[in-house]
Amino acid sequence: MANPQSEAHGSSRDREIVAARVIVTCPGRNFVTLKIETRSGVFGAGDATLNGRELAVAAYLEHHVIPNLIGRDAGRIEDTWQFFYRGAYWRRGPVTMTAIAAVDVALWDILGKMAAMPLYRLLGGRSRDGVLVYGHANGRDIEEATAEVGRYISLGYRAVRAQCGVPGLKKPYGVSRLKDAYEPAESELPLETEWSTPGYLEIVPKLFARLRAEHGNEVELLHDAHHRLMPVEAARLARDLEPHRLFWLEDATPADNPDGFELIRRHSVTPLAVGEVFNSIWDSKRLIEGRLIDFIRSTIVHAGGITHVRRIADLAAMYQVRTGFHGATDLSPVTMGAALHFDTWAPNFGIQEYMRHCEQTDEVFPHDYLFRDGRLHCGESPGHGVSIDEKLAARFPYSPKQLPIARLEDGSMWDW
Ligand code: GCO
Ligand code: MG
Repeated sequence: MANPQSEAHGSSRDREIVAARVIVTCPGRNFVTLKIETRSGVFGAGDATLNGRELAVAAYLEHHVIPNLIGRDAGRIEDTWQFFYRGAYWRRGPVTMTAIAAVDVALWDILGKMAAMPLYRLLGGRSRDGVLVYGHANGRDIEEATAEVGRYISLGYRAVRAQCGVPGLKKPYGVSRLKDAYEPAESELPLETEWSTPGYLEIVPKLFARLRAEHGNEVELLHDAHHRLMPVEAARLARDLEPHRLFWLEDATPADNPDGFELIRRHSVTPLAVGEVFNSIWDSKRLIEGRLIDFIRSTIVHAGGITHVRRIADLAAMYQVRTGFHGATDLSPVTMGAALHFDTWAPNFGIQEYMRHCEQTDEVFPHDYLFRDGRLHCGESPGHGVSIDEKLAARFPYSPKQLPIARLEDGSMWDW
């Protein structure tokens, strides 16, 4: 006897993956997208963008993933994840996990379309009305950064990340010429920037003192140290920032060795966020279980998709660690769409980074999420609500760009 339920949701023949392709496009910046198609003609899109290393993921998908996808049941999302994770033998790493994420997100998109449901409902339904986001304010000096934060507040933002220039340093992280489109990957080969910690440690607390004096205590303020500090320096900065009540201090020190975070914790109660460069639950296990961080930033595109990030979020929830997904412009609107559905569901959601894409990018990736009153709202269309206009995408060919590097005054390589 036919099962009416399974018929309504398509038979396994309908769900068979018949085609998959990689689309590389540069509408303002480079993006890699995986598009998967089922026999019944349903399409799903997954983001596969790894800033500065885009073609490595494109090749991984084209040569090693797509041949294995054809003929598989698009509904077997978990099994497909395990197949590409365990089956590759070579586990983890940003290239592999970004490729797996692209497949995973495209399959969740297909599932949503087949079930005629927005992704957040498949995950367990709505936990909140909208998703608190933070925007990026930056300035060459304290004055300019203070005015920028004001501009974000007037646009309706309730949370703003603030970065400012450091006297004597050319091109410090997070400060750009183009205010709205801070775009670090600017040149074909890495731009060389210089770094010196003392001036930075001096100016950042002054910036936040000024921001509180000017804009009051209601707005949430965030800051990204971008892996530049030694643990003891990070501890000092976190302590100096305490009076200004940051929402978080991000990437205070590199997390390759999580022990550094113990030192920061010992000296300060400034909340800590980390994880945008992580690609696995194993990168954050000790930080979460040791309660060494407050927010985990690993996001869907670089950490194995919804299937894996859900496990990270569940682990984090047990230790009262909240999510704070990476959302810079090098993560495509496809990731933003999927992340917003995840954020709408996740019980331990904290905040979502939102650096607006440029108009060209928005046109290539039509989407249904929208910003209102400091929050982003995912749409109600089935799946994650973001597609790719392939004809338009073809008009923007790949343009090789790499992230900058940083050196100390004596020429030593440092963390950018
Ligand atoms: C952030 C990030 C970005 C990264 C960029 C690298 O917090 O938004 O640190 O600015 O530098 O995503 O590709
Ligand atoms: Mg960051």
